[in-house]
Amino acid sequence: MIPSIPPSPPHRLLIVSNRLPVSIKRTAPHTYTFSQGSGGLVTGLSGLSQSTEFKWYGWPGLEIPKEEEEEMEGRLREEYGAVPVFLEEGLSERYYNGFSNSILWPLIHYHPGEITFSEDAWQAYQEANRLFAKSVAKDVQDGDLVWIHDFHLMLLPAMLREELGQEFNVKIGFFLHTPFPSSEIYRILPVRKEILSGVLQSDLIGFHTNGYARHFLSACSHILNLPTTTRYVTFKNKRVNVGAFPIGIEPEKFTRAMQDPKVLERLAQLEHEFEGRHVMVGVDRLDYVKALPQKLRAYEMFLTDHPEYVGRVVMIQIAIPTRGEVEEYQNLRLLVNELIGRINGKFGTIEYTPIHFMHQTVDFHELVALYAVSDSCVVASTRDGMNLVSFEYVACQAKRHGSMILSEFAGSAQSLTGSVIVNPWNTSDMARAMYQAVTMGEEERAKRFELMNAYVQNNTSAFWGQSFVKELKMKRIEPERWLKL
Ligand code: GDG
Repeated sequence: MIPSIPPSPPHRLLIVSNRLPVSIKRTAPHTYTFSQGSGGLVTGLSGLSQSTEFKWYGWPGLEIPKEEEEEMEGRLREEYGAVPVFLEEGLSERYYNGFSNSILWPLIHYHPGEITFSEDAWQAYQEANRLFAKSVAKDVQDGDLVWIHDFHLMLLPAMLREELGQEFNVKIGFFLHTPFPSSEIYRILPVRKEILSGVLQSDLIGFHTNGYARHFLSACSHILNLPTTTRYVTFKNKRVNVGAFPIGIEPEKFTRAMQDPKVLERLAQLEHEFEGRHVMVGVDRLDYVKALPQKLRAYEMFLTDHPEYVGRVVMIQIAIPTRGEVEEYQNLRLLVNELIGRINGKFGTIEYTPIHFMHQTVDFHELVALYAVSDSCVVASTRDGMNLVSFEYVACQAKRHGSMILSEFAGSAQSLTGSVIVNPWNTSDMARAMYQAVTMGEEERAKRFELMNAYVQNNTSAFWGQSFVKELKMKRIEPERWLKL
């Protein structure tokens, strides 16, 4: 008789990211309000949470007085399966704004001119990563999977192994939500070797596109002289798998919302408000990589070149406040306000406002109604790891078949083949694309929508999360076999 193989115990999954998926406000001593967080990572992992149970480690986003930490941790663990990593304010400021947002973020997005390297910020980045490592190491058990997210935590794979000991049986996955730049840009970073060596203590490293994975492998080869193939890099005699795992959204969440009476009522109001006008929507964090100035200049050129559309096209731009403490973001805000003032002043009338601008977050129902009422959507990012807004817009367009004007520098441009692809640095190219969207006939809109919708419906966030976790679990298999699976 062939002995049966005992089923392997289910793996526990620990997710680690800079922020917890919960927004926390302290209203008085010992009094906190919690609400669901938003943003790309939260959206991406919400699909996986339907099928896989996990614990989520992250910084609560504010300093918690020492005497309140235990109480807060208890509530978060119980109500959200979330575990806070406490960072005192000075440290979080230097690690988050100082190093992550002011050095890594611009470099990764090809803005090296905006970097001033600071030894102090680098120290803080190491210290914060160490606190994350200690916090996760306290809970890790034999056989666990740990999935670390994003550029804030690139030293964590190595530090976690140091805390646990190299022989500890844990699989570590790392996913970068941003692009990985060409090694010619990456090598500007004074601590390029330390960061690469930190992340290379993972078993599996994932990116949104093959291009980013290729850039990473080439940085490993050029900067650390490591042997690489197209699928893995050998680091300290261990193979580290590297691959593309394009993130998606949860399309049913939007389809369901489109049936919600609250959304339908709001949609009817907006349809009435903008009747007879082409609505062009944009939803971006107010970040220089999202290229709002480029988008606004193109819109200005479109209205200038096609005066027959003045009064017949409106742009609705939601700009989510972000990183307001960083100087570049403050300058960007001023520039955007100036451009909007100029365009509205030039083309507006008492009855017509060319740009409706909101520098605030909007609730989910409002967001869905806005996507649904719009005849086109513009994503102008000069660099964007993926861009989930482009997928969400498509998910709300089953009726209208709106056009997607999409920057070739967003990861999603490789998948949304039905979109109108633009180079955001080329103002007239983008202005022409706006004209094309405004004048596009229903037959072409429907054809393009079909292509985009097929992609969005099939490549969901649940699929993304499950594929990554599945490959992480398989890691011990010889790479030759792994490639065929
Ligand atoms: C990073 C990468 C990558 C935004 N404002 C509101 C709101 N949101 C939601 C959107 C969307 C998400 O936030 C934004 O995701 P994006 O992908 O567009 O951009 P980033 O925040 O820069 O995300 C990016 C992503 O990570 C995932 O890997 O695609 O390239 O930069 O889901 O809907 N949601 C609500 N109100 C808002 O005001 N409800």
